[in-house]
Amino acid sequence: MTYILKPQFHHPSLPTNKLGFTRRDYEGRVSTLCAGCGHDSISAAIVQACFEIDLEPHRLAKLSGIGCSSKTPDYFLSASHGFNTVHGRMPSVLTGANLANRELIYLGVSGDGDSASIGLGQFAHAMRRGVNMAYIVENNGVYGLTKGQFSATADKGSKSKKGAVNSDSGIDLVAMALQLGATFVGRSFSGDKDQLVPLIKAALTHKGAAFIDVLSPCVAFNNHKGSTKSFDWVREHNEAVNRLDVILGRAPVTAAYAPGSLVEVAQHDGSVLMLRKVARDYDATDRVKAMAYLHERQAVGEIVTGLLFVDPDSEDLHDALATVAKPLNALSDAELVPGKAALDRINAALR
Ligand SMILES: Cc1ncc(C[n+]2csc(CCOP(=O)(O)OP(=O)(O)O)c2C)c(N)n1
Ligand code: SF4
Ligand SMILES: [Mg+2]
Repeated sequence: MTYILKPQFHHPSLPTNKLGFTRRDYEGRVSTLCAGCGHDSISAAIVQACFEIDLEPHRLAKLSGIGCSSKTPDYFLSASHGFNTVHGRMPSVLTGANLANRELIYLGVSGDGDSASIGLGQFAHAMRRGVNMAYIVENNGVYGLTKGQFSATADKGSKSKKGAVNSDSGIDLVAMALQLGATFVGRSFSGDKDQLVPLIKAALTHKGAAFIDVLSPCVAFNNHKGSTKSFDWVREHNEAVNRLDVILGRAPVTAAYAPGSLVEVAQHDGSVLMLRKVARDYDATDRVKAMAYLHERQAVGEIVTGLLFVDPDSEDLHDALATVAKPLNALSDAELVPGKAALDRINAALR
């Protein structure tokens, strides 16, 4: 981690959001990643998204694992809660924090090594349980921090910088998230801010497990010819299914799209996702069709991006467990110790 602080001052005419914060109030420390790393663009998109949804920084908890990607929470939202966990363990630590305090907004940041190798089991269970979080994987197909070994998301046949060919099949975390029951699934590219910022805004306002796989080229170890995670490859093979706008609940819903090309999806918090279709007949509310479309386009070498699936009636882990509405640290003694009669009732129910 770096401890280089950014200067506090900023231009007096910087625009402010409804809370009176400028974009600078959502920044973090100076990044120590390689110049040009895709991960820095994702941090910038997170800053922009949080600024635009008027997020109160103290209401966000950012958690990560280990890797260049997992270092990035240090580079945005300095005023938020943060926890840099063990390699691959972000989802379980986040699940625990979320169960203890449901009032925070949870952002999990991870890498393809962190989530598709050592943390694959953790990723799977966070998705299937519907932990209320935005889960971002900064996917570069390598273990950047440990100098560029193939990760489990590297495509079969792709080449390392030194020319070695990957003989293992790649794991597609988007396909897994869909299969596992995530209620919001998207894919984007660190070089496409116009697509990425609204996706992050929508994921942060979604109730339930919201997963975004962001292709994020590693300029040091995986940006050469023969890599399928390089800037050139992703730009050439990117196939967006839709363009997304997020209208927050308190703002009047106005749209200037041609009729027939727009789908509106209302979210629990009153915000509305406006989906402008790019691919004909793409229905982002149909999980099975989304999975079929993903595989179909993958077979012809396309990387499908956009909001791929959203469940408008999503529920989260708190709904499933019927937990108390209050954060655990706000419960009174009387609520925590309900007395002998309550214990007798529970025991009787178990006999
Ligand atoms: C338990 C454990 N095993 C292995 C490592 C070594 N290690 C550190 S980061 C990393 C992989 C990081 O890859 P990824 O999550 O893709 O992040 P990137 O650096 O590519 O952004 C590994 C294997 C570790 N820190 N802890
Ligand atoms: S090694 Fe790769 S992933 Fe890590 S900071 Fe450098 S470019 Fe980014
Ligand atoms: Mg990686």
